[in-house]
Amino acid sequence: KEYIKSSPLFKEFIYLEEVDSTNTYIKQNQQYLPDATLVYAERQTRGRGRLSRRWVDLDKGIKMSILLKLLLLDLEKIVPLTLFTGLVINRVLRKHGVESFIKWSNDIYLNGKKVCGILSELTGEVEGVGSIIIGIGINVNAKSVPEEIKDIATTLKAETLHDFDRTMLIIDILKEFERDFSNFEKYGFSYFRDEYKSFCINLRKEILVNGERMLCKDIGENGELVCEKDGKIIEISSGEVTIRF
Ligand code: BT5
Repeated sequence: KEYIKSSPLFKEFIYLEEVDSTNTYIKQNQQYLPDATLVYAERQTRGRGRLSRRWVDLDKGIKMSILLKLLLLDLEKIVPLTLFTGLVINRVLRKHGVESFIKWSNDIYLNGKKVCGILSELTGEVEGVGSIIIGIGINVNAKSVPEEIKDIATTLKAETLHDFDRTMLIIDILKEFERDFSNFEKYGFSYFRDEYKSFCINLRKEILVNGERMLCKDIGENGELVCEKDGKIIEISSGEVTIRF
């Protein structure tokens, strides 16, 4: 809360002990919330992933959402903004000594398992202003993950065997986000493309995109996944991607 008061970007901080989902909370209350509000919850009872999937709630984690009100509803921005957010989180985790990687488009991986997911959503226009909600879930200090996700997910603590200061992680994420957000607005994803590529685990791998097997060749100027299938180049801007190692 103290940090938000001095932040050049973030305007308001809302702390909730329990909520269905921080993204849903913002959706339902956005007309009362200022631009650049951060909503944090200690527990989510109906945390959401993409395509109505569930985000399993882990104790001592980070579950938060950022509301950004934009003057124009700009569908094109949502994927690059998710990529930018992933990049920021990856930077911060690395600063805290964790060797994390990014899986296009919205996951952070650690030792081959998912440790963070990002859910960006566009919400409808309210008085001519469209909004983007960026939901961030990071598994931090839980010792382990529940059975249902144990093969695919992990926590920072499970991998490093020590606790992390969640407040410091959040402040560092906000700082890093606001430090580079103006570059994102000015130059778009291309400004961050080299850094993104250097941490992206999909590159040069055979991947499954919506069930189709392809080779991931590149990340494009606007963050799209550039793949090759049967000698043809295919650009993917969203969708389900599975990596085959
Ligand atoms: C995501 O979706 O990874 C986006 C997750 C975003 C969660 C945050 S928490 C704050 C905010 N409020 C919300 O309600 N959501 C956001 P997706 O790429 O669709 O991945 C979902 C899949 O990840 C699930 O189907 C599981 O396989 C897996 N999963 C579920 N819970 C997990 C967890 N805690 N850690 C790692 N993987 C998990």
